[in-house]
Amino acid sequence: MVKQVLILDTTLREGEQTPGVSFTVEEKLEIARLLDEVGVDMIEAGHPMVSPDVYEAVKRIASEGLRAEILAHSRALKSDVEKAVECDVDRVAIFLGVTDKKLESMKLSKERAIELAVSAVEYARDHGLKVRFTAEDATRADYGFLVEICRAAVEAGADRISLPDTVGIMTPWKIREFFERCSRDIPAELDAHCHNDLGMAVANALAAVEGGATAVHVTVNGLGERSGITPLEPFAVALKILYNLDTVKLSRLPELSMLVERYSGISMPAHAPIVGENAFAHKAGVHTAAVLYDPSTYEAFPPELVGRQRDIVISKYTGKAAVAEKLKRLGVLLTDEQLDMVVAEIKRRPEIRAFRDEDLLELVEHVTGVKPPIEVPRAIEALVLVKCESNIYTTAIARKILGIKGVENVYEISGEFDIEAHIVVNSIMELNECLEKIRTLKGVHGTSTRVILKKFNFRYSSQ
Ligand code: HCA
Ligand code: CU
Repeated sequence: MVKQVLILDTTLREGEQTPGVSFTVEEKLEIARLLDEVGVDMIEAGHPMVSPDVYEAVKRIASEGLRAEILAHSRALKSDVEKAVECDVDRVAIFLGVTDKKLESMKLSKERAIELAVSAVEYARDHGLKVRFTAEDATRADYGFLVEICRAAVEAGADRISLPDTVGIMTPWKIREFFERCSRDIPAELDAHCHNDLGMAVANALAAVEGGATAVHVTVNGLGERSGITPLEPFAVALKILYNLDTVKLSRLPELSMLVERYSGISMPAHAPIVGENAFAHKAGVHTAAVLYDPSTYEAFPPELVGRQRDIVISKYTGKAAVAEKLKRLGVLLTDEQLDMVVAEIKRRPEIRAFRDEDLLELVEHVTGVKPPIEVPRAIEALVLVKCESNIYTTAIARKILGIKGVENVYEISGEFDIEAHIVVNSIMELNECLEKIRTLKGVHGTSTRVILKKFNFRYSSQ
């Protein structure tokens, strides 16, 4: 039924409107490049009128030569549109509140609002920009006026119209019908922009697509004003799983999510779909036993689809099958009787919320006397001291180092070296990759590495 949908990512505009979030220009460039690699169709880079750094970010992203169409947000004012023109974006998104209350608050009559919209759209078209017109708060507006102002914007040259559910009050049923109706009455491509105030942003976006929206606005990790908007990760996966629609590269979503977590300072909860730590972890004995038989018993789709792996949590909820499987993977084979003893012991330790591999092996040794024949893979930590070329800004390099996989923390220091980076990885190979990335960074003059060997901090004590 639905053949295609364009993904517009607005992490850099709506996402930066998240309370407490402010990306640097460099961070925005890095996010934009990754968004482009992951394959979003449009990137809303910011509202240039907001501040000099937002202006600079929009301008630089527009000049990156990315495959995605680059947009600037703008009020229906020539001065705002002018900034978008200066930034040389592909498209300007001109927004204007269209509810009676919003018009009243701006002291605008409906006629005047239409005039403002039309002249801003015409101005942008005259300066060579493609135009989307956003009828802000469309889902609460007077329908007759909504259609009137949108048609006027289309006649003035807008080829896309955004109909945002600005306060997130729609249900999937209502918004599908709304988009069906608007598709009939407004002769343009329609964008859906669903806020998540009632937790329905993904469902509403899917329903809007069913109703005729041809583009959907998302942010990485669902960032945005208040409770945010439709998160890219579950939305893109839902399009694949439920509608068999291919959009972005799903296997790159965790990487994108982590980058935005780091730069926004907002962490995803463990149970977030797709990117949460627990999204593919199984706990209850009944579940794990079935998953070991066939993962589809308790998984909607395989974790590999989104570049992740299945995990089995060992805790008081765990049954024999899971413990046996986990130990098998660690190279330990126990008799049925020994397994019973281990499981019983695990269940006597509710204070250990999740046993790590090394915890489990220690417990096995303690309960059964069987010495694990293998080395437990454990995290490798290292401290890397970095010397920068004197003419380059240390802070910019420090920030780049922080973006490298495996780097946990970065400190600027004084003395012989300029930066100290703390690395945590799972293997020597990963450590080498990480070091190579640091060494080859532009502006890095030299490095010195010290590996820290970690001791377990869990000790099994007998009762
Ligand atoms: C805003 C409002 C907006 C606009 C959406 C759009 C909304 O923050 O300026 O341009 O499509 O939710 O109405 O984000
Ligand atoms: Cu919004």
